[in-house]
Amino acid sequence: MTDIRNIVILTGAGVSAESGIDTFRDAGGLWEQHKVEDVATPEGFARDPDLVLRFYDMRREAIQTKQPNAAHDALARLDAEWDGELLIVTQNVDDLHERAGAGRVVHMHGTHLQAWCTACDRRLPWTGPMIDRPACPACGARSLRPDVVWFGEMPYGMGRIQAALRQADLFVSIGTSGAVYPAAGFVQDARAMRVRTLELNLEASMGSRWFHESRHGPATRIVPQWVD
Ligand code: BV8
Repeated sequence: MTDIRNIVILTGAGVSAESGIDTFRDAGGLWEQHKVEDVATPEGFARDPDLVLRFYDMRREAIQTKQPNAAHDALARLDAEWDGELLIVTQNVDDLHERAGAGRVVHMHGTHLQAWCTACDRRLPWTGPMIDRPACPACGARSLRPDVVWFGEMPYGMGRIQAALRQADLFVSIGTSGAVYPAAGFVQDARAMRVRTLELNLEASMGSRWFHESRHGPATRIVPQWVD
């Protein structure tokens, strides 16, 4: 990667699949067990808060039993060793990039390790269940929701992400189906700015045609191969 200085890496559920965390759209994926509009929208939360809180309690508990895999480890090594700009933009709400040691990470769809109190609008570290409506540690109100970005809500960090894309020499997409925007549009933004684009995924995604190069296989094999 001689002429590459600044890298933006987008990751999706596929980078955590081999850690045992369900992806969304593969067979048996999360959404097949629940209708998206029932569990990942503000309307769904207003309609049936218990369903949504149980859905996220189940995932938060499951994520805390999982470990980073060789793909997370390779990306953390790259982050530690790369002296140019590097940003890992993850759609995932798990913390496996950080637990592998990555530091330059943006969770554009939020994180399972924080609660959002809709009474005092604070984000607070959180690891327990929410189904019993625990009190906000800051204001005492029983108004906590998962600090994740639902459909129809503005993703986090968009200014930082767009700035990084503008400076990038290379955009790498890892383990994402290209089904969800604006993340799925980043490769087109990169192409429009003449950034080199690479896809590392188990198989062709909905956005494969936009990539200069696609490599297919399990992330724990093809991501270390690319990094090393
Ligand atoms: C917004 C919540 C605007 C947290 C999630 C055009 C432009 C902008 C928006 C839209 C648009 N068109 C439609 C929209 C609206 C919508 C959208 O994109 N809808 C889709 C369904 C068409 N987007 C939004 O609503 C977004 N917000 O646009 O706001 C706005 C503007 C102003 C003011 C207010 C608002 C918000 C989207 C975020 C939704 N929240 N999650 C959570 O519960 O986790 S999305 C959810 O899908 C997850 O975050 C997940 O990460 C994400 C994407 O899925 P993937 O990560 O790709 O996972 P998937 O299962 O799909 O694919 C896995 C891939 O891995 C597969 O390709 C598979 O082959 C591969 N794989 C599997 N195993 C392996 C592997 N690869 C390698 N190795 C393996 N072992």
